[in-house]
Amino acid sequence: MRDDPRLPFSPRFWRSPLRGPWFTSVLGLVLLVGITVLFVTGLASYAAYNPGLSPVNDKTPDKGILGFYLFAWPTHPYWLYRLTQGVHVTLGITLIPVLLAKLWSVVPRLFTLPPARSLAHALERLSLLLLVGGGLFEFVTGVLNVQLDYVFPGSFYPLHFYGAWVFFAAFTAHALLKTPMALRNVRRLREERNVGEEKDVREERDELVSPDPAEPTVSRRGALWSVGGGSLLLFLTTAGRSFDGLRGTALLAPHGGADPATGPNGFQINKTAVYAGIDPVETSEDAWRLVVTGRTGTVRLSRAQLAGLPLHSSALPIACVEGWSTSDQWWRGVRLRDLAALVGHDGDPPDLLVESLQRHGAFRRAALRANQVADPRSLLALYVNGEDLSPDHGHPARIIVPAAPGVLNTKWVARLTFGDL
Ligand SMILES: Nc1nc2c(c(=O)[nH]1)N[C@H]1C(S)=C(S)[C@@H](COP(=O)(O)O)O[C@H]1N2
Ligand SMILES: [Mo]
Repeated sequence: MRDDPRLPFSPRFWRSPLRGPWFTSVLGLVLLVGITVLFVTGLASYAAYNPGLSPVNDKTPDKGILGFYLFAWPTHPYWLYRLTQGVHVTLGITLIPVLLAKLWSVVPRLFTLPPARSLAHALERLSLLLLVGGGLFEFVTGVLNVQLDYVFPGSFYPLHFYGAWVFFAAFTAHALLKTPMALRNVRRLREERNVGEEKDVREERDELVSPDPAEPTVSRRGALWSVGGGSLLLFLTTAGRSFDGLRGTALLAPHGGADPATGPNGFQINKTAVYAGIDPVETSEDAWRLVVTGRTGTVRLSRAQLAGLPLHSSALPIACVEGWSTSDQWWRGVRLRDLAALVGHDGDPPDLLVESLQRHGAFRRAALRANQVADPRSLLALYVNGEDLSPDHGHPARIIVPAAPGVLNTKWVARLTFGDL
């Protein structure tokens, strides 16, 4: 099989003159930096959901020691999640061409025969399988989730989270093995015919460089420029999702394009009131009551009574796990810590369980940590940009917390329960 050039097991099957240590190394070093940033911002996003706080927030109850690093997500700077998650999703999409080019550049290796020359070689190939499979899995689940086309069986959160750890373990092993050589390969100015090169580099060349190359149609540098151009194009058609003035440039993603409307409530909507099954009868002035429970019991407040409490304003964005965000909106409402004080939590407010009128769906409830409740900018908002909240933005009242992911900014709030969770 190894000698039949019609089969991919033969080195002669792979004829592109582009393949070689330099090309693979440049792409590999870009991914080394990029994927590390993806991993760190991904772990940050996971922490920002407060999964350790309450089962209500926890999409991965079986995480065990993988939750070792969880920390209380801060409320400063208020644009923190907007930045970390915008970088996570935008960079992930931008790296797709680099990932594909890198896999293409090493594909002959997947077919190397014999499958294992030694135990070490067998282990290395197994780790490559986890690396390639894990990488593709993470990119595919991530893209499907932000495209709102999620088709995997099972929830996105555990798959993307556990997948990330498997992938990153293989990635770390691979990076430790290959980075020193990749750096040498890239520093080497002359790409061809290196006399006196190290043994590992020579072996690398033997596996990657075609023994029977076809005529080149593009130089290695040219090929690299097209990969970079593809990345730039994806970047330019994605990044605008996080900037109001540029949203129209985000052609490839939901929540790109124009805002859904103009005016104070005209900014992006995740799930509409109709989608969430919110019945306008339940949100009317006569029917709706906010039920607040804490140390000293329960109080029920109409919207008019809420509006009669001391009101405060905060300029805060909505920043979604899908990577899009709005610029700061002017929210006005009652401070969460003032509501805590109403039910007996003066001074040091505790954690908070927020429940929505919504009856189905993963985001109808959310737990907020004491530090989020205590922040004076955290509101139960009644107004946005000088107007009543619209039904789609959470009328009669919604949560808004600095630096928190969109999921924690519950809309159509019905019940607040203060107490240590
Ligand atoms: N009750 C309820 N609140 C919710 C959601 C939801 O599905 N149900 N979605 C959350 C998510 S994921 C985001 S990003 C924000 C979006 O707020 P917006 O639609 O006002 O922009 O609302 C949050 N609040
Ligand atoms: Mo979201």
